[in-house]
Amino acid sequence: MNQRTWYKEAIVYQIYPRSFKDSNGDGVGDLRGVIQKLDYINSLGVDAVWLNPIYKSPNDDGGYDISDYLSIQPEFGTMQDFDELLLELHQRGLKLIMDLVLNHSSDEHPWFIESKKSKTNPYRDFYFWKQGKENAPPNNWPSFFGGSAWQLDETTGEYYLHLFSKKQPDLNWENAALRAEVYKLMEFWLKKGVDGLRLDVISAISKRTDFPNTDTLDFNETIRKYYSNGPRLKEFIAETRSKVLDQFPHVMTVGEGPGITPQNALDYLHEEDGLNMIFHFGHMFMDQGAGGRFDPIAWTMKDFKQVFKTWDDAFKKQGWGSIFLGNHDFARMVSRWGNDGVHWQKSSKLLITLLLSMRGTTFVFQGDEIGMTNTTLHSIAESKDIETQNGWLDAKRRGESEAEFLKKANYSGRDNARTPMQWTAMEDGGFSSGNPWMPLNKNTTKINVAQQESDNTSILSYFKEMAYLKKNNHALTYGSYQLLEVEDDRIFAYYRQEEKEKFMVVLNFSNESLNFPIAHKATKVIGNYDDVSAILRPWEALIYKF
Ligand code: ISL
Ligand code: CA
Repeated sequence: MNQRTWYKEAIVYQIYPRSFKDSNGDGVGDLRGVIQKLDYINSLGVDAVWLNPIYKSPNDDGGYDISDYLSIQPEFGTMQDFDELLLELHQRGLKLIMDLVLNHSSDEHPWFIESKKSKTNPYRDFYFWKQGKENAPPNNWPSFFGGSAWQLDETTGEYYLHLFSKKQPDLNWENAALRAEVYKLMEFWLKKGVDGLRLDVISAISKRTDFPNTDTLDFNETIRKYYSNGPRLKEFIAETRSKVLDQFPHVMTVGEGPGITPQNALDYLHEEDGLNMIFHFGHMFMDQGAGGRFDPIAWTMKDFKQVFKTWDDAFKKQGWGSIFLGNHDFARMVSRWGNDGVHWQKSSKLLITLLLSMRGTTFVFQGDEIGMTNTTLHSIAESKDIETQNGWLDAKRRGESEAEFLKKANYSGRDNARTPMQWTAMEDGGFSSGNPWMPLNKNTTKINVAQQESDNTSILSYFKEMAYLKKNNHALTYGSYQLLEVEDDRIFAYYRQEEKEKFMVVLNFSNESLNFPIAHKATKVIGNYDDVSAILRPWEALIYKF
């Protein structure tokens, strides 16, 4: 596991292009906007950029419904803009990770348009078509976005499978011709010189083709048992390696995977024929009840710490972890794990300390480097997200009120992460000169890049210091991880050690002052309070070096 590679040392900055920077005033962030902000990105001390999907798409699910894998969404720009972006990144020594969605396409993709024409169409078998059962879908699978995972299509009277929205039919990887097409499109982007791929819901590409009914009402268990980790998964991943990826040995892959567990993770990661990393959701699903995202349950710091320990243990001998505390699918990290009120600044810095000192490749989501917070929807109509809109339809059927559902959506909905980037204190946040596709968080007047760039005590300045510390101390990348204070429900503390280089990280995840003995031989190398104190203050974060 200690074999050194660029991607293990990398800090990856995730950009949600629609909300990053609008260059032409149409209210939608775009590739030229990213180009305009390259010096900013570079100033963070990150190594790579992960771009959420930028391909042609009807945009039913934020671009995760692709209608042409080989062209750029016109709202985002042109292929020329893309090539320029890649070149400009590379000139700055930054790498590019593309987001490929290979589990499903858009229903407007030519393959699906053909597929639905007739039962004998040559593309029929690129998707999953089944007869219904007595006027009902082929089985009882629920979709991620509410309702059944099957949609009846009038033309042939059969149902097609869509684990996500009905505009995202699942691709049939059993079909060799489909797989050959997928490998071609992967090659297209890799030949352009892209440095990495994030593979969306890769855990679900191998289906249980007998489509058994799910026997549980727990959605995350349904994912684990029925949607993910299918019988041919390893074989399909191995084939992408031998047919495509092995020609590009410098390229890194990170598989996104609801349903991946510490027990089966290594199946995805074999050195010879697997991926380099996966995203697991141990901590991200910790506060979800049986109903999934809109069924919040209580969580404890002990559970949270246990997730990091379990996953670190899983990769002790083999494999490599990824560390993230938020992305475009979840609430803002400071609103979720920190305190976005009085302790907003301290707790943002504490979470950044965790992100950049835990073993695994760091992925930081745009805006988290300045402590962007959750937004507030006042009605479901304000939501831009299909998951929230459909979730509400389900909730309404269960008899919930809009106010009740809104509370949950405001806690865990994806809109929280997708408000435009806050560049300046102006009302438009410096995001767009036009009408933004989604309103900015009102707190852009206080929380913004311009202010934090000119303040050396800001969250942004702290982020840069942490990035520098990680880059210059390999123990923070490769060193072993040892959890301390396992039973404590407020303090998260651990050692990171490689040979003689040893660090202790201490994080107070609470609004209270606490006692914590610090070994006296250690020197403080970074912290979010500038003076020292005998006690651990609210949301205090410290790193000591021995
Ligand atoms: O957010 C989740 C839990 O409610 C995840 O299960 C998430 O939906 C899942 O990991 C898949 O996410 C990815 O694929 C989706 C897309 O909507 C997400 O934005 C993407 O990250 C379908 O392509
Ligand atoms: Ca634009």
